Amino acid sequence: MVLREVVVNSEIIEYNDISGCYILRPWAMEIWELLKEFFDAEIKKLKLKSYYFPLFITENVVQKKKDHFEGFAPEVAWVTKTGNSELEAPIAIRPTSETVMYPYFAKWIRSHRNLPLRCNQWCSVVRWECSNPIPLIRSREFLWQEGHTVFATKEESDEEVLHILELYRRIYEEFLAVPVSKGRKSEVEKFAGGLYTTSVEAFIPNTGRGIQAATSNCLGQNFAKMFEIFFEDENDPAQKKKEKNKRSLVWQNSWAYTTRSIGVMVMTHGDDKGLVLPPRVAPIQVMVIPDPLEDADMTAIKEVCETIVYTLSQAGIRADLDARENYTPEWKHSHWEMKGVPLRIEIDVKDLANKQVRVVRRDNGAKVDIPSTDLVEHVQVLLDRIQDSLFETAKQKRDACIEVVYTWDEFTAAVNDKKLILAPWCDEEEVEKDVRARTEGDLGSAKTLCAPFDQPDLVEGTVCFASGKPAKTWSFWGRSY
Ligand code: 86X
Repeated sequence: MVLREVVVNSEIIEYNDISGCYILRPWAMEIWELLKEFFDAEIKKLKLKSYYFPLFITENVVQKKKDHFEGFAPEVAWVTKTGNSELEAPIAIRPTSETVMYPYFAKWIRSHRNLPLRCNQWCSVVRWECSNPIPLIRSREFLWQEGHTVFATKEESDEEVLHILELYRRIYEEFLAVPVSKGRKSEVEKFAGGLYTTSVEAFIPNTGRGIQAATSNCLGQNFAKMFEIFFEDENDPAQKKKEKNKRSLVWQNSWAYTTRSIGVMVMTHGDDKGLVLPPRVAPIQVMVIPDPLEDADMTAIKEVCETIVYTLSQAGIRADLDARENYTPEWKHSHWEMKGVPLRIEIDVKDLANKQVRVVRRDNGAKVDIPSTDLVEHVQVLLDRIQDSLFETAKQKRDACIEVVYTWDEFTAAVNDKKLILAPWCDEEEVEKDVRARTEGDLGSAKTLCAPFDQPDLVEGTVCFASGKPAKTWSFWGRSY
């Protein structure tokens, strides 16, 4: 089933009359909240504090920080009117919050005692993309967290970039069961305002496209210069004497992941019957469905069902009962399959007599009869197995798409085959631009995804697949979202 159908049929989203804007229904929000719970707890360990900065940016700031907005300008949405009157100056809606936050960082930071400053906000941002929108993957408004941190030294900043990137890997691999590669973005693909960009990259075998899953930037001192963010440095002897204009520039990072993560998960695991949810992010992990045969004692069946839900819930398993009488069990089975619930428990009179329940896995359809006495242990084991198996299956499928190429001909063949390409590269900006131009077509051009941290050996004398110059790194290439 294609993404557009799965997300609506499984009640993750509903379409809205504004193209590229989607209603996130509880099935999406509960997944988002589970991810948020993990991530928030982890960044609080790193002493991140919560903030909320305004949604609006004055035109004045946009003008002053033209360099930052350059290239992105067509995506910025503006408010020009209130009620019936035109605003004196239009107000921009944040596409990201650097320009909203950093003037205040400049105000709040005076000395090394104000550092590090670590700020995170959960909010939505608006980017008025004109290319064809895709629910959750490319939408005009999306939810994200944006972390913005400020340090006295580059070492602290470098360390945090990687720590956050590892949290993003865990969100994808341990929660969403989506394999990702950590790596560094090329000069063309990095956040232009920053020093270097790291990312986790996923790949969708069905469409043959790479997708940036989350990004963690080291901004260096570029924004500090633009926004005049200085501090008095205790380690700088000149500053001890409080000499004017001898203050140091701060080091900054910024990092984000978005509701796109849910879209990547949906595309990775979905099948003909709809959504398949990894247990760790499933709002409901076990759905109990009574199967009333004729003349069955429904009160007894329902009581057993309620006990099961209670027992599982007590053990920390997210379980629920579908006791609706106006739907058949068959309808309920396919409904909860469509919504991707990892386990279904069916109960009928025979089970009641045998003191057992039938458990059905969403991912592979396997059915097992389990004695009701040790249900919790069995369910726990099954949920863990489903989680692992979804990840392993996704990883095998992803790995099967990886193609190592050494020459331009191998490269273009692999692009046409929708592969995730791993190629030795000279790492030059002009060469990447040239590759883009030479591969331009209806499906878009081939780009770098990242240079993976996990590098195969680069044998001495290996040349770049595109330029023939000495290769400096292995890099992932492919069409992307
Ligand atoms: C780049 C950079 C950065 C904070 C992150 O990667 C992590 C979280 N932000 C985001 N970016 C823009 O700077 C940008 C700016 C404007 Cl004005 C825009 F319209 C769209 C943008 N898209 C991305």
